[in-house]
Amino acid sequence: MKLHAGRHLIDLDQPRVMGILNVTPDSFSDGGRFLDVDDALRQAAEMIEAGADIIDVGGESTRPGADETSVQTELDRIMPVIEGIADRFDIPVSVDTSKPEIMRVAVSVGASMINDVFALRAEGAIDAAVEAGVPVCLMHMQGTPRSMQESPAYERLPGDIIDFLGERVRHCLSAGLCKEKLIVDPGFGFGKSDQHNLEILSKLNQFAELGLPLLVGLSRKRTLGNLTGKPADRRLGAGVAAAVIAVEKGANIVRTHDVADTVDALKVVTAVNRIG
Ligand code: 7PM
Repeated sequence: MKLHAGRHLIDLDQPRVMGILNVTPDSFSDGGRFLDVDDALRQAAEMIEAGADIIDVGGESTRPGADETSVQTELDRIMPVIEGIADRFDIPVSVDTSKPEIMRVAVSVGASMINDVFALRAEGAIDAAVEAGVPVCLMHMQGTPRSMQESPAYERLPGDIIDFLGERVRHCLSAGLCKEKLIVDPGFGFGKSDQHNLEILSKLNQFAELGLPLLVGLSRKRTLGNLTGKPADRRLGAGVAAAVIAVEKGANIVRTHDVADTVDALKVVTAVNRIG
């Protein structure tokens, strides 16, 4: 399985690591530290050195309860960083956004993938993605960032989430996106209780029925904090364990803050799985 991402070809025959580069003043685990473009580029270089396969650049906080960020603020934050990484390094840059205007501009300055926690449900987002011609990650979220953690509820897990993603995939295909460009993601933490997240992870192999590459993000998330009793910056062991479990159950791309340790852990998984 291979993904054509702009000038890059991503081979998904082995698990890949997507490094998180937040360029927001208010994200919960590294808020405000990489506001400066040079700092963001240094952080990207460090993740690339550590073995990242993709850099995910986001400028809009998707934190539960977050306010919407204006388009101009989001553009000002992320465009210099996307352009800087695409110009300096040979690595695909993904843009973490739900806004069609931002998808267009980001791809025009060098982004070669779109990561949309809203699964292209914003007005005009599918058209923007079709025009951009890059792979898109469709993520499941129940509710909105503001309200999603209030009372998440499901009839069947992971069935409800697989059904949602299947419907989004069908909708995107009928609007002109091609199947080779779609990636799916259960959206850990987005309108899910700890028990929901654990049940989805435990049954992650069921997402294979969608027949698409699977991306997961559990890095530093609250469920890991509740399991360990530790703050976001001390959830490395928990996050690496979750990443290993996810890959063992079929995840193709792991989105993480902790690139070096995740890359090491997945090297062990891959080496063992090559034997039998
Ligand atoms: C505050 C709370 C800040 C939560 C950031 C977050 C995912 C994603 C995010 C994911 C995909 C985080 C989240 N999570 N995109 N964007 N999958 N595709 O922990 O799980 O990074 S934002």
